[in-house]
Amino acid sequence: MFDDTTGLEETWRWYGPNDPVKLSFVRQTGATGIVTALHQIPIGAVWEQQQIKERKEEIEHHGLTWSVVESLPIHEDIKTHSGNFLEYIENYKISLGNLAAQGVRTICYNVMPVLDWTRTDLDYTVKDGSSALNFDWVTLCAFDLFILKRKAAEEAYSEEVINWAKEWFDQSTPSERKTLTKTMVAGLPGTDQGFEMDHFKSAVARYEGISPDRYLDHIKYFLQEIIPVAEKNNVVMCVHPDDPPFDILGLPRIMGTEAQISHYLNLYNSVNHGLTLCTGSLGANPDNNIVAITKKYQDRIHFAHLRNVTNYAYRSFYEDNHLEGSVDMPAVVQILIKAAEKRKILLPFRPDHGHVLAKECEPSSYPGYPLIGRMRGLAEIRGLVLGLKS
Ligand code: DNO
Repeated sequence: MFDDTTGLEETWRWYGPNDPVKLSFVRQTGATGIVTALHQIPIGAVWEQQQIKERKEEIEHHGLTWSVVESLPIHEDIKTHSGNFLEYIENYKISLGNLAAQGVRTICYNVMPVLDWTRTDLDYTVKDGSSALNFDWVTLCAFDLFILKRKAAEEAYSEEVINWAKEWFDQSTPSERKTLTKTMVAGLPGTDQGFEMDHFKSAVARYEGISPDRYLDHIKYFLQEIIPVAEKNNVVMCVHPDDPPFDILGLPRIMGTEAQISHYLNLYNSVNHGLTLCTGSLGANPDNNIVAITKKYQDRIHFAHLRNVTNYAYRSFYEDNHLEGSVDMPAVVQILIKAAEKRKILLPFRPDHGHVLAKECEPSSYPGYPLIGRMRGLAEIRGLVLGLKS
């Protein structure tokens, strides 16, 4: 439907051959582009051309296009500027060149230390009865103080929050604590690189003494190496914001507010150093004006995750239906359509996450990535785009 040469491209995240949502199903949603990664390759290792080619052919066999890599992850050694970071940077360059050689030129990544996105509840029933992902600040505090037992953790929370967290912990059953732990340390979606508790503790402890400024220096070093290679290969790198967009577990976080985005993009001034606009991640901080951010960075946004959130308490939110919640989706989509037309590009977006609807009809999927809920989001946004274009 949107396969003209400028405008928005409908894409769909697919986790590879193990994804219960098969490519043949994706084809039936009407999306034309696939967003995926070679999840089977350990973080830091080279993505070989042959592996990329095979995955690309599999996607094309279903009449779809591999539009975006999400993600080409940055190894923890690079983030902490220690261990084998130089070797991992070289590997990253090779993978980037190999992707470009196969015609895959939009690469999404994030700079969150240790974790990718974090939630405290993966099965939160919302008002219409469907199940959503939820992030609750009090529950996070309970995990941090009483399960992880992080050094000096209490400094990050108000007395009131600590009291509620203690109450939550005291009243929780062993099975609730176990589920919370599993939810928090599950690691990266789509990989089997989850964490054991001890490993998680030491992964977090590695960042002791790394201030946000020092962390930015580490990432700047990485960008100075990588972006010239992206420029040479005509690749756009698009950083994904921190999710949630504020500090958690004492880790240095650098990509959650408008000021941080601005600083981050200024670390290397190039159109190849761009942004994944994630309306849901950024929307979890009510101080972020998503429409203003979209407008300001419209020339550096190379990929968009469209999703909505409702904040219900300080730093707590659940993922809402795509057109409900705090993000003014029509205004954001309008800016993206105009930006794509002005830049004469096909700008990929995907309906990010979705609720589990009609639970009994759906096989279990990666958290946030069921077929039906995302299909609802895609269909709603598709209608929005058509309406705004006419
Ligand atoms: C969550 C996603 C993230 C995102 C990465 C990008 O569903 O938005 O996992 O893919 O942070 O690097």
